[in-house]
Amino acid sequence: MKFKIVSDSSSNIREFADVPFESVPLKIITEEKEYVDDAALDVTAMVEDLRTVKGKTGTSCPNVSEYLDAFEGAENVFAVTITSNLSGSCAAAIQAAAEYEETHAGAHAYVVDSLSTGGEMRLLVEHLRDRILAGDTFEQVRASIQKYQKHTHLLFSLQSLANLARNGRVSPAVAKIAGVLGIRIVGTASEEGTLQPLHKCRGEKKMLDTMVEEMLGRGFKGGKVRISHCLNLESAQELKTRLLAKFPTSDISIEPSTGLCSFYAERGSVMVGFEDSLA
Ligand code: X90
Repeated sequence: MKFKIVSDSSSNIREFADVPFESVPLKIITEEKEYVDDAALDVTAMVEDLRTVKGKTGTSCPNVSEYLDAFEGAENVFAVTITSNLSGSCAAAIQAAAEYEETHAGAHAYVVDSLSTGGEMRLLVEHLRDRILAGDTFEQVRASIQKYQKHTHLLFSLQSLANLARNGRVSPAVAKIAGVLGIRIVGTASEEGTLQPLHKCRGEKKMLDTMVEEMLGRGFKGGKVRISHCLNLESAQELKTRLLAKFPTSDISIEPSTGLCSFYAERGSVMVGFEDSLA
């Protein structure tokens, strides 16, 4: 029963304890350079470079053989990917899972389409770990993650949607709303796994008020919260403080976003994965 959890690098997880884990990197590509979203990437330096870079910039997702390499050696694989609606990562993982089962007698591989990214993926990975450590079988872990996933959510605040629009991940009309200085778009990952804008906020304080309100409206009652940010530790901490004031026992962590989320969510962004009260 050798389990392994794999996720693509949009989960922001570099290292993970207690259960074998591997992150499969996406890549950020400019005309001059390719940034591999792995532990060697200096995210802050990349974000700085991107400020002044000229020409087209984009990303690429892992391919089937990169997923197969990550699965190698495990009997039971769970792979958590960024939403299949915005990236080919999930499709590559699904194909790798099928090939892995075909070529490894008795092995199981299951792909969890997060329909989201960032901190919500971290919650899914942590839940998989907890079930594996509790001694569940492959089928039990799979049933459990499918149920849990219905009770996790993602909210985010973006100061710019330029990279998302340039790469066709949101419509230019949506991106335009965020083009105004001082405006943040607060949005969520829709049920279909697309970017759904909810509010236009002026300033960080208004954004934080809105974020907390939206969390409460989605059933947050003090569960787990996984916050990531791109060069905006201050707002991430302020959000944590506000949530703890309402729900002192919430389990809240903060981490910098790694390459992929930093590229698309951009400087100043805050992304929040959280559980509702039914999780
Ligand atoms: O090249 C690729 O295959 C990767 C493409 C990823 C595109 C979207 C990344 C979004 C990152 C932005 C804010 C949260 C949006 C959540 C929508 C489900 C983060």
